[in-house]
Formats: sequence, structure tokens, C-alpha cells
Amino acid sequence: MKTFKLSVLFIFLFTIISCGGKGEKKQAPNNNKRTETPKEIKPKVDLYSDIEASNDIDLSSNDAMKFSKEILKVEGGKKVKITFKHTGKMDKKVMGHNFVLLKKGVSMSSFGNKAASASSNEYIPEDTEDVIVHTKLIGGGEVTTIEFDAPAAGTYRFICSFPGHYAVMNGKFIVI
Ligand SMILES: [Cu+2]
Repeated sequence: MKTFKLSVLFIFLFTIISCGGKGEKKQAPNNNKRTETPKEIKPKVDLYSDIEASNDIDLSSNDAMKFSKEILKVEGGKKVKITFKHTGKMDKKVMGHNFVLLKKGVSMSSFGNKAASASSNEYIPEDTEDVIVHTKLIGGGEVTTIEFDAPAAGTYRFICSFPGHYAVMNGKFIVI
């Protein structure tokens, strides 16, 4: 009888181990999925190639502190025209916006912090050498236009320098 009971026990244990083995095998496809995830992220990096270069840019902002575009792409060696509109209703004293194109390597936060105290000059520090070009500060319903020569090929940052805005109101300006 004892031998029979042991045999049953062995068969029982063998079944559990086998099932366990199958369970592990089932997890294998999940591990494969993990390695597939970076492949899915890759197109995000390539997104910029989907954006066509245009040197005649329409950019807007609103009362929710948002730029309508976060990636601007232009062709080098040509003029760039930016028509910048504030589609909100709030006054520029409380929700003013501008477009400030920073030179390469300029930190958005260090410039943004300096600019916040330049209220007498529409939040552009008067002696700054950090800026390529900027628009005037506008409030709800206003539109402003600037024209300038595209800087050298590369990626630049643009921000709104109204106090507290640069952290959310910023984007990349790409010259190809
Ligand atoms: Cu702003």
C-alpha cells in the first residue's frame, strides 16, 4: 500500500512541476513583448521627419498657457516669418505671451528666471545676448508678426518669457 501511495504522490508532484513549467513558458511571450516596447517608441523620435518645413509659420497661444505647436521646422538660408496670435481673452498683464527664440546652449530655466524680473521691458532682459529674435508681448485677441533670417542649421529652443510660462510654453525650432 505504501508503495502505491508513494507512486500517487510522485505522480501528483510530477503533475504540479509540469504545470509549473508550463506556467513559466507562458511568461516567455511577455518577456518578448518587453523587448518589443522600445521598437514602438522609436517612431516618436522620427516624428519630426513627419513635420514639413515651412518658413511662413502660424503660431498661436491661449488663456491655458499653451503654444499651438511645439515643433517648428524651417529651411535654412531663407527668411522666416512668424505670425503669432493670442486666441485667448485675458489681458497681457495676467496672461501675456511672446515668442522668444533662444541661442543654442542657452538654458530655458536660467533665461526664464532672468526674464521674469524684466517686467519693464516685456520680460526680455535689456542687456541679454541669449536671444536670436523675439516678438512683442501680446494679450488676448492680439496678433503680432516678426521676420528674420533663419539661423544656422540646428535645433534651438523657443519659449514664452512671461513669468512662470517657460516651463510649459516651450518648443523646438529646427533649422534644416
Ligand atoms: Cu506666455
